[in-house]
Amino acid sequence: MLEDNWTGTSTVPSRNLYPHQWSWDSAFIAIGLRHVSPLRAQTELETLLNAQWGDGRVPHIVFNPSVPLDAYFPSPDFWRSSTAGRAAGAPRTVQTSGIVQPPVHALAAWLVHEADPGLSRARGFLARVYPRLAAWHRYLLHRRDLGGGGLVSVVHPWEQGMDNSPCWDLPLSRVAPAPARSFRRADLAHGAPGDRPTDLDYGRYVRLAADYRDGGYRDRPGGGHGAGAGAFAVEDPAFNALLIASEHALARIARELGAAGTARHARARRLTAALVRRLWDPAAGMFLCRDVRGGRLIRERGVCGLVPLLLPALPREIAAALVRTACGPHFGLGGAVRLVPSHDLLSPAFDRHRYWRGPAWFNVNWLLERGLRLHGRPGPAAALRRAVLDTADSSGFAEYVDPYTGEPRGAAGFGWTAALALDLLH
Ligand code: 9YW
Repeated sequence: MLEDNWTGTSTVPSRNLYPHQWSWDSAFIAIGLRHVSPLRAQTELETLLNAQWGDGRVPHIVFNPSVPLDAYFPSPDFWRSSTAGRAAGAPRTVQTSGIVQPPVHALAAWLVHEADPGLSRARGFLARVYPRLAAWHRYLLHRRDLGGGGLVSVVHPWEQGMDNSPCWDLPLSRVAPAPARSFRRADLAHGAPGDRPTDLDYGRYVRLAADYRDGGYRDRPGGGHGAGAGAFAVEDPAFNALLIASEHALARIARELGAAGTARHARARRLTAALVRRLWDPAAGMFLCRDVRGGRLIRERGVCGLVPLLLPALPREIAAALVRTACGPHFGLGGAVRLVPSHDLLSPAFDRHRYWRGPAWFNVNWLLERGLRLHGRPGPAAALRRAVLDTADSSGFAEYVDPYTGEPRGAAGFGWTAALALDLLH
């Protein structure tokens, strides 16, 4: 699959549905590729980082100029990065989107380095990517603290990566959808409508992205209680946890390059404390999302709220509560389901087939497997590893699956599903 999806400089998530380079997909794909070709894994990350903007943001899509414009929506002529993003330092020679995705990259870079330190040192891999990764984290921490509480906000559901999660229903309800006739979806040519976001969702995605573009992709940080926020601003536990895990990885990279790294570890611990302070909900036994505009936590249990299990500096009692919640009735790990679903099984919003409203995703389950191992739960971790491998295989490396049956949904031959299965085999 990874051979089929390789373009020569990067790997597409899916030949039909997503024929360009996606940011967090590439990070997960590099984590798998490192076992078969460390050079290709390094190239994957470097291709993405070559499209970084002057302000430090790493775009969520890097467009392949040889793919026809109508193969994917929104296409480069929607984002207009090289003109609309000029003030923010968008590259001139490559077309990208103007929003971001979760910062898994420093974690991926460190894991890629570890797979073949000799090659990495010979190519100066870490020395080249370190300043870019540092600038990426700086952008997030300085330009995207829209709530003023030390955490990063996403300004579009596509940025968080779990596009139509019920967690966004409340903040999205304030967004006036763009009229359906003003754009043409390309995704429905490749996916069953019942497995995909709705037209109303897309109308809102288009409105938010167009407004951000028309404002020159400028961010308005600071100010607490929503003062700096546009129509949509959410502090999400998964995005922030991945930033913190990457900050720990950046500390290791700094040490490998001869610097101390202690300041970065300390920052990662401070961010972990901010995450607990702002997003931990003891009654739910998990992290929740914060609606920055409305100034309160969103009462939907999304799987994003379990992802902080990945963090080494998490207080013991919080890690224990997260494991209990994962294994309880809301997520069914080790019981009702084969893989952890993307949303609370007991929520009225749960839909076992519709994208991020219930189906199980392989990247999320890979992150949870890592978290279970890190926090001393080898039994459940081994069972989850087995289930991910079996389901990846039996589903034809599907994009996502029915969490109860493992039946494939969405695209087949999906990049990160193949890559992360490969990683679990090593
Ligand atoms: C989109 C590529 C991306 C993933 C996202 C997923 C979906 C839709 O596909 O986004 O058009 O960007 O939700 O997490 O990175 O696989």
